Amino acid sequence: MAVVFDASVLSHEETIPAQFVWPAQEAPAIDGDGAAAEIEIPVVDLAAFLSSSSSGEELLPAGVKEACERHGFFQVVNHGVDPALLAEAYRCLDAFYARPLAAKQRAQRRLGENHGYASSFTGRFDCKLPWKETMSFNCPADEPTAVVDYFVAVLGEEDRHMGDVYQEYCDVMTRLALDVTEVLSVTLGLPDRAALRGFFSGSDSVMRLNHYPPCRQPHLTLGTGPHRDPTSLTLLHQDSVGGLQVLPSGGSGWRAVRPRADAFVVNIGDTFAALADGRHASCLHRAVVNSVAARRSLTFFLNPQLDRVVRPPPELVAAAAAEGRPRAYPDFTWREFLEFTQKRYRSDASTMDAFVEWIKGGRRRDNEEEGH
Ligand SMILES: O=C(O)CCC(=O)C(=O)O
Repeated sequence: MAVVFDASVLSHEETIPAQFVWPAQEAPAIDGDGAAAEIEIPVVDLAAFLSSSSSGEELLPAGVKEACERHGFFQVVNHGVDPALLAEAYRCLDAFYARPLAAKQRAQRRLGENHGYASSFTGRFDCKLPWKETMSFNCPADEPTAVVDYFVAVLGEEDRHMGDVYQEYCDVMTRLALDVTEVLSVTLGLPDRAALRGFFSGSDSVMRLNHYPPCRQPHLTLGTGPHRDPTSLTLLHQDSVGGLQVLPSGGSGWRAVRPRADAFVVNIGDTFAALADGRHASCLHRAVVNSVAARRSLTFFLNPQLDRVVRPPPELVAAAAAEGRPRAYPDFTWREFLEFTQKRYRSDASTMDAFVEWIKGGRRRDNEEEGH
């Protein structure tokens, strides 16, 4: 029988439902031996970088290029996001999740859609469920009132303020994400710092509010299972509770990302890794929960327009040819990859590999979910 993830009930249960119990080899060590040690992450001072009249490369911290190439993540500070806006975004998140389940379900996410409220993934999967509830919404750059219109349409006029706050937040994140592409143009060695902005013009991004209720058996479950974001770039802000973990290449195991109120974590996603012709890695990450405190995070996923063809810039294609190396990924559109993750495959560490196989297999048009 399908389980119902009602945070107000489940966070008090001594024994969590079996659907939320992850296999022992994937379950996290929460305390003591084996618990994830913190990782040092390069921090980019974005204001200083952007103010440079040259490429700005000299202002990037040592290690940021290597971090992009090996693990796919770094942090940005001095990003220009008003702390009052962030505080209001968290306040609205709290107000939304404090509501009874039925009130949140007014925005219920439907199968095959990427927006709306989801209490775990109870309608879509029946094992390895994440211990979280999410509210996601689209924020297309070319539709300046899309977010507020969505909130008013699904939750009612009384939530216009919430819509206004997230509209502003998404506008600011779109600006920030485009600024971050300048950092990545430099780490990729592109001659023009603004080279990648055009690819994302008319971006079709998504914002997600994550809420991880406390869990009495946090060592058995995960708030978000190990995955790489299929999207291009993720700008993630986590509250002070902590729980984000990354798996750097090199076999040192899961490492915790210490929350930093003044920073956004930048995760490179699968689509950006393809755009970078595999020269930057897609970040493998997960989130753990704890028995005491609810945790919140704000995630903004930068996407290109749906029908934009994902193909590396000419300089990278030429460089690969000069090295005698084939392209790392075939051409695809973001619409195809998005639909693949919505209808055919449960995002995990291997989404892109499975997608490439699907392309090579002739882009089968059946609507059946594969057995993941
Ligand atoms: O909450 C976090 O720290 C991670 C969230 C995440 O990975 C996601 O929303 O895809």
